[in-house]
Amino acid sequence: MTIPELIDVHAAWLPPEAFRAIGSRRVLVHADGPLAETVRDEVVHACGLYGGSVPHPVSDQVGDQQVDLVLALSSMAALPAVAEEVRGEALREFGPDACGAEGFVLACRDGVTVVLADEPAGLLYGLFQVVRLGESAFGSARPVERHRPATRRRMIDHWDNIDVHPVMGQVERGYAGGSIFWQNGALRGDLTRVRAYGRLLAACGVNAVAVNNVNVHAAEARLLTDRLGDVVAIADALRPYGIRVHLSVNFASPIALGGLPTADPLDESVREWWARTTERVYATIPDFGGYLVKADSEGQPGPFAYGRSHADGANMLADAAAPFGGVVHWRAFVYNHRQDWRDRSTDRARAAFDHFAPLDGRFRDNAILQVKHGPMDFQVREPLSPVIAALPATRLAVEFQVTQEYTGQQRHVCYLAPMWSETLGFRPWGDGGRTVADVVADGPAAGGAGDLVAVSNVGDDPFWTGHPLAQANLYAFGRLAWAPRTDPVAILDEWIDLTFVPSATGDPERLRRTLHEMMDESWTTYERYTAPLGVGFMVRPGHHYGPDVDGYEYTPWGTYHFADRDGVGVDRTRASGTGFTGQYPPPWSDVYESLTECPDELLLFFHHVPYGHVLHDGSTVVQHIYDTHFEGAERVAETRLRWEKLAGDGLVAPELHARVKERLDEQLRSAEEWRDQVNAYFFRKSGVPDAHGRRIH
Ligand code: GCW
Repeated sequence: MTIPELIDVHAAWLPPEAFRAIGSRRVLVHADGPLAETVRDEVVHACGLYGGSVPHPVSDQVGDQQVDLVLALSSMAALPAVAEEVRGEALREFGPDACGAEGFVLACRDGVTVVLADEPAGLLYGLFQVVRLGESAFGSARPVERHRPATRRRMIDHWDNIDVHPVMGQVERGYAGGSIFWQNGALRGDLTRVRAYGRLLAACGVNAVAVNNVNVHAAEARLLTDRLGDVVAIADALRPYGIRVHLSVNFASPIALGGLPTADPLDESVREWWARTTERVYATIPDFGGYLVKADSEGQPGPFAYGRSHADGANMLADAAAPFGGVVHWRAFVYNHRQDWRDRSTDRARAAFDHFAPLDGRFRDNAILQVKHGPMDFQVREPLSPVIAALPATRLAVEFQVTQEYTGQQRHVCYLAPMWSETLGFRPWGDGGRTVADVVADGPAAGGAGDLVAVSNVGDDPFWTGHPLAQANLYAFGRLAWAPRTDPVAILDEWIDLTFVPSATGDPERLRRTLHEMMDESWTTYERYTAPLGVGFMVRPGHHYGPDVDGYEYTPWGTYHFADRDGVGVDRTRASGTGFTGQYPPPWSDVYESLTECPDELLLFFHHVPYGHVLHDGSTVVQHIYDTHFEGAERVAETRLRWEKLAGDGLVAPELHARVKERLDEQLRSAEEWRDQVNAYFFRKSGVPDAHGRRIH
C-alpha cells in the first residue's frame, strides 16, 4: 500500500514533518497481518523522507538488531532484548490481556523506544502515539505505560448524500463543501482522499465510519442493495487504517427495495428480507460494521406505522446482523416535529426518555441505542439527556455533533471539546456516582463497552472542514472517544503541535499561545453572544445560521423560549411545568427543579423567570443578557486581532491564514448581529435599560 498523499489538500494533523522523529531513525516493525502492513508502510514512507531505515526482522537475528524504535506484536517469538524486558514488565504489571484488541504499551529504555501490542490495530495506534510524541518519544527513559481505548466504537457519522438534495445540499448540515465519497451522483473515481481521511481518523483513534446520511433518500437507500459496490470501495479505502464501515438504512427498505407490501418488523417476509439482504452485505464486506437507523423521526419511516415499538424495529435488524457479528445503532432522536405551539403540555425535551426508557431491557445485545448528548438538539448549552441515565440494561452510544450546525457552521471559531468533556465528566447520579464516560465505557451491567459517535464536519474543501480551525474538533472528538478524561486544552496542544508546529518557522510558542487564546474558550464565547442561559435556538429557521429570536417561536418544531414582557424561559418543572425535571435521577431532579439551585447556565432551559430574576452572580437575567452579548462580540473582535498579528511571520501558511481571516471577519459581523438583535429584542420586551448605558438599538 502506498501512503495516501494529496496535492492541494491540507495535510491537517499529519503533515510529513510530523513523522520526522520516526523517519530519521532505525525502526523495527515485527508483526504480521494487514494492519501491520500499514504500520510498516508508514514507517518505510517516513524513513524514505527523513533518512531512517527499516531493517527486516530476520527471526533468528531480531534480538541483535540495533534499532531506535521497535513496533512489535507481543506474541512474536523473538523480540529484541529491551522489547523482551518491556514485554515481561507489562505482563507483570497489567496481566496477560494487557492491550486488548486495540491497545498498546509504550516504553523507552536503554535508548530504545518500544511499542508492543496484542493485535496489529494496537500497533497502528501505538505508531500514531509515537508520531504525537515526536522527539520526546526517544532518548530519555520512559516507564511502561499502557494505552487502551475507553470505548469499543469511536465512530464518525457522515450525513452525506449521493445526490445533491434540493434543500439540504449534498452533505446535510455540512459546511465544508461536497461529499468526499460521492460526486455527480456517483462514487468518486479516485478515493485517495478517502484513504487519507482514514489515516487522519486512525491518527486520532476513530475506528468506525457511517458513510451516508441518517435521512436516507431514494438513491442512498440503494447502497444496501444494488449500489453496495460504493460501500465496498469505501470500506476498501478505509480498512488499511482499521476503520469499519457502517451504513444508514431506511426502515422502509423492504417496501422500496424489496417490493414487499409492508415493513412491519414482526412480519416474517420482512424479517426474511432483512436477513437475506444482510447476508449479502456480509458476503461482500465481511468486516462490515452494521446499520444506523433514524426511524419515526422527522419524517423517516419506522415501526410506529405498524403499531410496533422501537425495540421491535431495532431487534429485527439486530437479528439480521447478529450471525455476522454486526450491530445496529438505533437513534433515540424521536419526537413530534409537528407539534402545535399552542399546546403547552407537549415538551420536545421529554420525548426521547418517554419513548425509550420503558423499553429498557428489551433490546438485543447487538442493538445500541444512540442518544444525542442533550435532550433537544445539539444546542450550544443543554443539560445532559436523561436517557443516558435511564436504561441501565441497554447498550448506549452517546452522539456529539462535530459539524457546527448550531455552533457557528464552521464560519465561527468554536472549539467544542470543552463542552464534550463537560458532558463526559458529568455525574448523572451526583457526586461519587459514575460519570457519563463511565456509562459509555462500561456499558450496561450485562453488556460490553459502549460507543461514542459524532456527526462529521468534513467535506471536499481543501482544508477538510471549511474553517481550518474546525479540524481541531474532529481531532479532539477522536481523542476524547479514546480517553474521555483527557483535558481538552492538552488535546488542543497536541493538535497544534502536529498541525502547525512541525512546519512553522519562527516562534512556535507564540503560535501556540495565540491559538489557545483564540480557541480555549471559544465555546463559551459563542454562547455569550447567542441564545442565553440554556434557552437554545433563536436561529434562523431552516439553515440555522445567524440570529432570529422568534424564528422558531410559533413553528411546529417544539423549540420555544416563551419570552413576553415579563420574563423568558421554559418551565420544565414538575411543580408547574412540563415535568421534564422528573426524568433525572436525584440529585439532578431536585437541583433542576429548584429555582435557587438550578445552575445559571441552564436556568432558562428549566424555568420561566422574570427579567429581574437575580442570578447566582448577583446580576439580573436581563442585565446578564446585555453583558454577555456585549462581551461575547468584544471577545470575537479580540480573537480576530490576535489572528491578524500572526500574518506574514511564517507561522502558518498564507492560504490558511487568509481562510481563517475571512472566516473571522464573518464571525465578527455575525456576532455583532447576534448581539444587537438579542439585546434589542429583550430591551423592547422588557423595557429595562442597560445598567451601563451602552447602545441598544
Ligand atoms: O439537528 C437536526 C438537523 C437535521 C438532522 C437531525 C438528526 C440528519 O437539523 O438536519 O437530520 O437533527 O439528527 O437526525
